[in-house]
Order: sequence, then C-alpha cells, then structure tokens
Amino acid sequence: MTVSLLSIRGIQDDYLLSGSSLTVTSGIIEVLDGVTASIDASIISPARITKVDPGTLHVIGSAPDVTVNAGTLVVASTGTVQDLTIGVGTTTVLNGAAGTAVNGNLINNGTLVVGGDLNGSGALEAGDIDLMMGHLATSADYDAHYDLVPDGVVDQLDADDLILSRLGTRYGDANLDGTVDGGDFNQWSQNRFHSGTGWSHAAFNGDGVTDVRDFNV
Ligand SMILES: [Ca+2]
Ligand SMILES: [Ca+2]
Ligand SMILES: [Ca+2]
Repeated sequence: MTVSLLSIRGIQDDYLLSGSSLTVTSGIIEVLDGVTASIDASIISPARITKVDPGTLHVIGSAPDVTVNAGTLVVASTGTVQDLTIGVGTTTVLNGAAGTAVNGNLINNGTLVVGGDLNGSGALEAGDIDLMMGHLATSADYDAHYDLVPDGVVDQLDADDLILSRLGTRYGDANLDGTVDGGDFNQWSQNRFHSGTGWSHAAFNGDGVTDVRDFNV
C-alpha cells in the first residue's frame, strides 16, 4: 500500500496496521495524542520518516531513516530502523537488543529507553521486574514500555521475556545470580510474611508479599 502521508487519529486507543509493506511517500506519520498505532510489516519511504504528534508509534518490522519529532516511538524487539534521530522532548523505546535495533546512526537529543530497563537505571535488575509485576497487577492502560513481546498487550509473556530471556534467569532467583539455591532461600526466609516486598526479597509473583506462594515457585 502506498500513501502520501499517514495520519492516525480518532477516539480509539489502539490501531494495528498489518499485512504488506506500507510506503509513505511524504515521509510523515502523525499519531495523535492518546493513540497507539502499531505497524507490523515494513515501512518504506523514499524520504526520511518523521513521526509527529504526541501519540505512540510502534514499529514491529523494518523502517527507513526515522526522526522522532513528537511523542513516543517504540521499536519492537522484532523491529529495526535505519538511521534514528530522537528529538528534544520525545521518547524512543528500543525493545530489541540495543546494538541491532538501529542499523545506521543514532542521534539522541531526547530520551532513549532500552528494552526492559523500566526504571531507567541503565541496567536490568530486580527493580525492573518489580515495575513489570506492578504494572501487570495494577494497570489497565497499555504502555508500550512494558510490551517486550510486541503484541499490543502487556501480559505474563512480557514478564517472562524480561525474566527468562533478558535477565537470563528463572522465577525464584531473588539475587539474580542465575541459579535458584540456598542464597535465594535465605532471602525468602528473611522476608517471609513481610509485605511491601519485591523480587530481591523473594516476592516473585508481584503481589508485594513474601509468602508460601513465592516459596512454591
Ligand atoms: Ca533498570
Ligand atoms: Ca506483549
Ligand atoms: Ca540465586
């Protein structure tokens, strides 16, 4: 499909453009405030694509050179961008491996979030798991930062992706050393029946309480 300009607006929250490649000849994609749009096939443009308006654009396939002038761009774990320019006041989330999501040059004058680093610390750790679990437990609003397995919903698959794939460990590994053993049991033992606890305190299921349900994982 070839269009001169793609404008995604309306009262619904989510749009998914799926199927064949999309050619945007003027190179502008507008996604209005409050709207999340996902393009699951490749975007092709003879011009640099410019993302405008405050909504969220989620690229699941490949994209040419992209400039983010407003809002949020999410490059899914399956997505790639040629050159990427992140403008002042905008946010880009790279949910794939940072070294492979951008094929060419990356210029960042805004905020760059690497997939899974949900607390923005620059590393993946227990605090990121706690945010993911908290989001799963409490939030009804879609937030692309958490959609690590890019399917437009945040669910257990995304938590599993963070814990099993990105952190390379298992439920039960409180100290994130890659094995579930006596050190993790000690965390459970010291924190059992405490509330307000997180992953590093052996509260693995995100309910904020270290109890027998966590022992059983
Ligand atoms: Ca982090
Ligand atoms: Ca997901
Ligand atoms: Ca461990």
